[in-house]
Amino acid sequence: MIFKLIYPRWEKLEGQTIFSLPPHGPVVMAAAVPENIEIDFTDENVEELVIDGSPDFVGISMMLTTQVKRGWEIADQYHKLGKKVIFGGISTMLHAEETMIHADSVFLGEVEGRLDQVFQDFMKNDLKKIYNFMNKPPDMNLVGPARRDILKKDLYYHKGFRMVDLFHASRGCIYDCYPCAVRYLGGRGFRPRPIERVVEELSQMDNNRLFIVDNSLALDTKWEKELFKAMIPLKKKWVSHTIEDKNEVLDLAAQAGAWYVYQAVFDTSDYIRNRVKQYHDYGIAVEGTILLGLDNQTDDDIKRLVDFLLEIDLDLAEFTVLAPFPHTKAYSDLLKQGRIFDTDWNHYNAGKVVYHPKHFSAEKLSELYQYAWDTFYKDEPQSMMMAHTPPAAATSPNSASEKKSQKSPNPTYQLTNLPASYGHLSLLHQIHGQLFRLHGQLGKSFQMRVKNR
Ligand code: B12
Ligand code: SF4
Repeated sequence: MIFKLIYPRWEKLEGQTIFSLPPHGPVVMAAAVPENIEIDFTDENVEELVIDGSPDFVGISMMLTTQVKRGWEIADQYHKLGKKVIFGGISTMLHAEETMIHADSVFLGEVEGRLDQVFQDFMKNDLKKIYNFMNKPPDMNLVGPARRDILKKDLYYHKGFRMVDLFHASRGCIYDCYPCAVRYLGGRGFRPRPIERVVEELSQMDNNRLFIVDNSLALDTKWEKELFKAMIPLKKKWVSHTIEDKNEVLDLAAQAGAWYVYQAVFDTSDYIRNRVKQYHDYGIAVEGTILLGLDNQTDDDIKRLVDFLLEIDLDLAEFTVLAPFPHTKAYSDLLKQGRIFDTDWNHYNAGKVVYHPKHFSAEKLSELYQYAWDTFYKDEPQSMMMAHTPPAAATSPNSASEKKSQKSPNPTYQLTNLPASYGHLSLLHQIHGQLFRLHGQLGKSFQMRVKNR
């Protein structure tokens, strides 16, 4: 039986360099598919999707709100061919009701230990309209190792460099930040994977550069320390969200290969100044993610914040405008106040303004967003900051990428294989007094730091 698993394309942000990271939800989901099922995976962000009658059953994995309209369109086309379609993933959960209109079945929640039943139901022609496992997290022992073998690896290179692979060591989060849906998705709890399972999966991976996509590495000190200690011998280099601000944790993280972090910068306090310095002291670079358009920000506050970023020696900055995603407090508040004027889900990419900000117009927020990017990168454009040789420390056992990189036309300005330029990404993190989480790009100063370590 052929199960066609699809990751729908989404529009990249204006001005964004086009390259794609390997998806994670689909490969983790695939690990829970019964062994006798053949999986044929297409990531529409990197290859063309051919819709024909060959699959027996179709699965659509949707992570972003900007994927849902395309996901529905694909399902509608398969229905015309008489195929049954099941949806899953983060944005299936966030857009469940609308998705059901286009689905034979929607799977809500995490799949581990649950897919045998789904495939049996399909075989018996008894697929349920909803499989609802929200608020019923599976046993974390059942997670992974992810089926990265379903990916066409050659498609995840940019200018000769292999992109990072995605990996997760935990799920959930203990916080409930204003613009974030993680509480709705994963419950308000921290769910680590057993360390030995994490190490087992990491050891099997042929890429030594990773994006650890855990919501936060600042939720459980004991676990973080155990994790980092166990990772040291694996000699990986990795990018992650916030790491806890304890010196002993940062020291171990650096030894375990912490390359750079996405750190929310939300004000001009000494706390933020010291937090950035503390990362730098351990040789960890910092990309600030800066969310613009919150109700407590005036025009002057935003300009002052941008000046501050330049003062504190931030390696990179990623500006976004608030996007009120469904099932967040931001969404319910703005909806209640009648401030959302654009409901086209394709515009919910954190680069477009879809609501009326409190202190200025939507147009003004777009201008301030542009001002922030232009001012921060006025001396060195973003594209140049991304384009530097990767640190020597990160180039070891990655034979495939090394071979390809040798063919790169300009070795001094190669793009790194970090998740650079995947968007103007940022979300709130409320750890230790509202830290923000980051997504991002690699900067020159950061690479210098790693080299000098
Ligand atoms: C990795 C990631 C990215 C990567 C994705 C890389 C790629 N190639 O896909 C990148 C960096 C590109 C990215 C970008 C953005 N991201 Co992002 N990202 C994540 C992150 C950190 C991890 C996702 C993940 O892998 N989770 C782990 C996997 C295992 O979980 P899962 O996908 O839920 O899969 C499970 C189930 O859902 C199920 N499942 C999955 N697929 C399927 C399919 C079927 C058929 C079935 C049955 C089941 C099933 O099985 C899995 C195992 O149980 C999440 C936060 C998080 N920690 O989840 C945010 C998150 C998805 N991102 C978010 C956002 C906001 C963005 C951005 C819009 C901007 C931003 N500010 O960050 C941008 C996009 C901008 C643009 N247009 O370019 C939001 C989603 C908001 C939304 N509604 O769109 C999230 C939830 C973060 C948050 N805290 O709010 N992101
Ligand atoms: S923004 Fe980060 S810290 Fe806040 S609830 Fe979401 S995942 Fe947790």
